[in-house]
Amino acid sequence: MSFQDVYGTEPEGVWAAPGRVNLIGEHTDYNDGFVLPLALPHTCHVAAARRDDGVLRFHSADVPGGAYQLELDALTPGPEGGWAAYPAGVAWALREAGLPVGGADIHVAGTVPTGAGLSSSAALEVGTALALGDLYDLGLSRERLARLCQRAENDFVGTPCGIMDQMASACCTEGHALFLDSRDLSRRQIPFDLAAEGMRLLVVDTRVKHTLSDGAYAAQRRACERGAEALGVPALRDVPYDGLEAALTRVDDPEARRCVRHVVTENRRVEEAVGLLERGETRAIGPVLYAGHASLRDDFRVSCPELDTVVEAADGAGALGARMTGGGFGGSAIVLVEEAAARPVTDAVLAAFEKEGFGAPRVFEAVPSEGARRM
Ligand code: GAF
Repeated sequence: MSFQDVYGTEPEGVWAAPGRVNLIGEHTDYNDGFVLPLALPHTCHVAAARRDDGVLRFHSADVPGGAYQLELDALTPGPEGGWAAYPAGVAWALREAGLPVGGADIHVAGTVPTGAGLSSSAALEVGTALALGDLYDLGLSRERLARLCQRAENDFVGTPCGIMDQMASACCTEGHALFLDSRDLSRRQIPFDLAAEGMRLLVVDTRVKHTLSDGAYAAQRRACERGAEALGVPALRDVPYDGLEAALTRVDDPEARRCVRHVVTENRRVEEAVGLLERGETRAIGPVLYAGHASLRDDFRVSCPELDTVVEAADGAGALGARMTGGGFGGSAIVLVEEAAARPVTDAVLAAFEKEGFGAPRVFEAVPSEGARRM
């Protein structure tokens, strides 16, 4: 169903915001650290038109019965909003920031797989914020827009995510990965044109549903905070790589200690990957990806048997690098391959899943695509 089918009029505009994969830099964003995501060609399309009665209507082409009608004045944070909590949370965050946003009819349709760790929620938030920002002429910078979307997710939906996914959806550009400092949101576009270099980046969606709101993500965040507190720093970003061994001796809590080690080494891996990409040594990021996965599996402990199987099978079949991507506990992995190895590596992953008795994963190519825009 289209906007016209649902609301009987044409929308004033259509906006698109992409999902993302993260090349490296996992669970570093809420520690004020570095990340290196790229936007997927998969997007959330938001068609919208203003209303002058303070009412928000939401309809989704993808969710059966996915229609909601809410009063702007009555928006209250809480977990029971279904999918509409994300766009409603954006309207709420804009108003909380004192911005003159009014009612709207909104229709969304998307191609970002949900629950796959590919930021379908951030795509929905960013698409909605861009639409409302344009319709009500709010003059939002991309940083402010991303921060407001994060606020919607943190304080309205109730998921304690960092800023990576919203910034990736809002700020990525075609043919690049986004090197982002999560502390001050300074960033650099890093050329990442694998096709030109004879390589491919595969995404393997394990189809193990991942959700950020089930408490495990929040528990990891708290362990990081305990680590920072034990070390007397504002965030784990402030622990220098060179001082890591000494720092670890000062963290008694074993869980926090493992988290400190992951975050500090992961920030280092992002800087290493950026350096390699900027020097044109793209193939050399492969081992950095494998090391990142080992750290997430053994230190941070957010992997799962399906994600480990992807990485082991890909490694065994000669992939350049592979790692889980996103929050973990399911979701997707990425695999960097020579073009000619894309098929055999994919077959090896499929065979390994069958052997383990896992459901078949979905495999597709990640082409670095443009960030959110008006269509
Ligand atoms: C999820 C969160 F939403 C991000 O903010 C980030 O923390 C990521 O998990 C892990 O790197 O996608």
